[in-house]
Amino acid sequence: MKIAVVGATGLVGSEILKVLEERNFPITELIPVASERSVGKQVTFKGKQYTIVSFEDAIAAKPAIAIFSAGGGTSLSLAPKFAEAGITVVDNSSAWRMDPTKKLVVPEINAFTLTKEDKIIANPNCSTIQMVVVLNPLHKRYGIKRVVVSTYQSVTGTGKAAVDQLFAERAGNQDAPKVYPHPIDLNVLPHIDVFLDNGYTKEEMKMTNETKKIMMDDNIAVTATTVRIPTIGGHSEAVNIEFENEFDLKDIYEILGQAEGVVIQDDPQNKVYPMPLTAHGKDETFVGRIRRDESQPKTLNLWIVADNLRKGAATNAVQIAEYLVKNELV
Ligand code: A2P
Ligand code: 11C
Repeated sequence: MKIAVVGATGLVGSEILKVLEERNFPITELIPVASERSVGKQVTFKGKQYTIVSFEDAIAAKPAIAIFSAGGGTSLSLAPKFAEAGITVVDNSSAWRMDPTKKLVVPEINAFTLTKEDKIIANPNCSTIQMVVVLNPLHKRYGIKRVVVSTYQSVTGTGKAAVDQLFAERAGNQDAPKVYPHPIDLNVLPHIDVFLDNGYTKEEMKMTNETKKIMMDDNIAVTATTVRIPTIGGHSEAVNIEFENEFDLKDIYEILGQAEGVVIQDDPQNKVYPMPLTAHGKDETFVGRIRRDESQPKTLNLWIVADNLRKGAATNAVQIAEYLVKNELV
């Protein structure tokens, strides 16, 4: 099967190539695409060199699937061109996520809704994905009423320039180009993406709106504070969940222990809990610090960590592509 990766030179794009390789995705030909300035350069995949081509050449090559990670603007203009040519697009950007005619997919939760007619499929925001894979099995059992989440997000979520800013500051170069409005090393920014009229950031509203769409329940209330911290391994989240029904903590462990793609790391006595350093490079979502909120009934506290470039982006997109292939939807 021919697969195009649009944005193949970016942070997420390179992770997509790694994940496709590691999971042995049935590729007969890789078609890497990037901006005009990268056409003709090489990327390595499975030990072979591939030349980056323009989007026009990629469409002409007729891949079955194109995985996009080249920003919202590029997706808005190019995804329809691929779709019109009969190529199924799995898009990592926020461009199509809340479009009612497009599916927003986390395979463990709602891939069963996909059909051959879905030509542009949206991959959710990283901080949303790692939260919903944990929330969904709990919602099915106890019904979730409200979620209060605070995030601690890696600079890799912003892209390569942000990683460069962090390391330049750490090396003492305060004049390095800045993508954040303030220093990020030795700092914490309660600011991810742009501020909206309601005082929340776009990242915060993504967590609220995307959660309802993926979990197919508009009644789940989600309020978020999203924060950038100087780390690179993954995003962390402190999550407070109020259920409709009373729960047994033992059952919570059992449900999460069986949840697809979720790994429990919860042994505080031995200092075992999820961390970005240990989640880095992994495809799973890690959950720990599982405990009852003692301030009110039917409420649970959790700590969730995942590599935002993996399950938060590349892995989830590749899993969608795998589902399409396995179910003969492309
Ligand atoms: P390029 O390397 O040529 O700029 P990141 O989010 O890490 O900055 O990566 C963004 C990715 O999107 C890069 O691979 C970048 O390619 C690619 N990209 C940006 N604009 C376009 C475009 N108009 N068409 C195709 N790919 C693009
Ligand atoms: C961040 N969550 O960590 C963002 C990155 O909507 O896909 C991903 C933005 C998106 O900055």
